[in-house]
Amino acid sequence: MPLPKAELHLHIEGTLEPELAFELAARNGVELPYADTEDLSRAYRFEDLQSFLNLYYELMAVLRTERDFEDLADAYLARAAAQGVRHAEIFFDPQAHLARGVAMGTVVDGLWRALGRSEETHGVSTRLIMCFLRDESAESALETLRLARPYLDRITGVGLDSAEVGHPPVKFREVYEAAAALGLRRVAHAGEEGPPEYITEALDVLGVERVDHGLRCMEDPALVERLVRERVPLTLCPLSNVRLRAVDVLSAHPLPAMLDAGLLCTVNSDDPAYFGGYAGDNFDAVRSALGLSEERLRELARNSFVASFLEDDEERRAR
Ligand code: ES4
Ligand code: ZN
Repeated sequence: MPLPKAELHLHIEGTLEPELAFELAARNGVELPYADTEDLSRAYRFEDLQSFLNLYYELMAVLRTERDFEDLADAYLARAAAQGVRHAEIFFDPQAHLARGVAMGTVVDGLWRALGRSEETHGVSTRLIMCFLRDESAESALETLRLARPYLDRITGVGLDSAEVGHPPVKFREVYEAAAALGLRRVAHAGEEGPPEYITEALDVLGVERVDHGLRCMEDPALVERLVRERVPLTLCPLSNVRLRAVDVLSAHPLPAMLDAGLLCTVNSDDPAYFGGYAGDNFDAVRSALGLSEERLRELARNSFVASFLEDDEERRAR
């Protein structure tokens, strides 16, 4: 039995497996520039965040209808459940769909068709987190939040993702203030490829409760001390870090040092269809590559519930 865990860093668009991509392409009459799944798999040779994102955005072309988003989420939830995930806080990127003429309602209603029944169908509770693309303008993020207003009963929080370097958190001060005023929870990617200063800025300027990745905090001992003191959760994604070259090899991942420092770390899959594994696969990988003890692995699983947006009573039931 895999350890019961919560997944807190998961881009639903990053769960699009090559097989489903081709199935949806055929269903929607979308032409993919790859002959078959094998040909497509060969394109998964990205070397950094940007080269991955190029493919990630390209493949989204097959997502067009509510049913597509439902099928995508349902496939993820089934895989996650099989690996012990009991609760999933799921990112989605509305701007990437709006840009292709796919409406906010198509995305949210479609995802919700799977998420709304997931406790019954998969034994997985869910939350939805809407991310702003940081390489788009601040105005575009504000417009996205405006378009999401009718759907806020199903959106728990906001996040910030896509190309990090050159797009500091401060660019999104206004939209995060507006999100907070609407009662939305706040998280942001910071310190994946960007410098430790972006982590500090996400905390101080955007008011985030959780930092996605946060890996590069290890370059700044004072920041580590603060994250420990304030019990700020970090949603680490070990297999992602290897594929995008944030770390050279998994055995060199700073996770053990981060746990030793007292950081509230969690282990997540980020974009599992692209990075070689789901939540349980990430746990298995750090167990074997880093030699983490069973106690450390249980700590990581426990942290995932503590760091979640579940209420205390829900949290107890989930773990
Ligand atoms: C992402 Cl790994 C990662 N980093 C930033 N933005 C993203 N969107 C999807 N995966
Ligand atoms: Zn991510």
